[in-house]
Amino acid sequence: MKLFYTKSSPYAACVLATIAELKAEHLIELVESAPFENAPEFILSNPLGKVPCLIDEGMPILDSEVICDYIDANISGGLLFEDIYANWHLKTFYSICSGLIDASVNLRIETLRDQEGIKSEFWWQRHSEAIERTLLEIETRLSTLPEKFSIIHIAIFCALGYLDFRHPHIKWRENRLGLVEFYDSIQSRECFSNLKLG
Ligand SMILES: N[C@@H](CCC(=O)N[C@@H](CS)C(=O)NCC(=O)O)C(=O)O
Repeated sequence: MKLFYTKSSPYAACVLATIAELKAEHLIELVESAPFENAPEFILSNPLGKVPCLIDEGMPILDSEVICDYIDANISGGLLFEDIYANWHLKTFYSICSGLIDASVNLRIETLRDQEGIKSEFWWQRHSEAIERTLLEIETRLSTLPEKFSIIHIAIFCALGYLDFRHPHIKWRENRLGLVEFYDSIQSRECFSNLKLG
């Protein structure tokens, strides 16, 4: 298997943490690929031009949620996902965490647009408010997390790590003791040890 990724992508971070958790590094060749360079093999595999993108025996697997599920299903038989299959509450919890990543990436895009002089105050505000509401929602739902380490743990960790990396002005630790405790309790897990967004 071959994985196109970038070090700055929170979606790729979820995939890399999944690979590390399942100790599958030896099965997957990592290819760092800046999406905006449109490298031919990458763009042929993913017409959307986004990372991460996995290729297994010529078959492209997209997007990050599907890649994590695919790797988990093929390597561990579903260790990271088994608790959320057909559990609509947990599936929604997972979507909310992925949505936090989406809103944070959208906010990053507004920062880049600002550098081009075309920042939209409306969208900046909208993404910022979505991030604040979603942080609160995730904190509220923490008590419903499966006891066993899961893909939701990974998604929350990567979302919060991305906020620290790209949006340090968002003080997510303030007044969110539950989230801080959760983050601190998993950050020394081995699967996150080589994860450096940058
Ligand atoms: N839903 C996709 C989102 C992937 C995504 O947006 N990746 C960003 C990097 S963080 C990207 O490749 N952007 C390039 C582009 O939008 O052209 C996933 O979960 O993999």
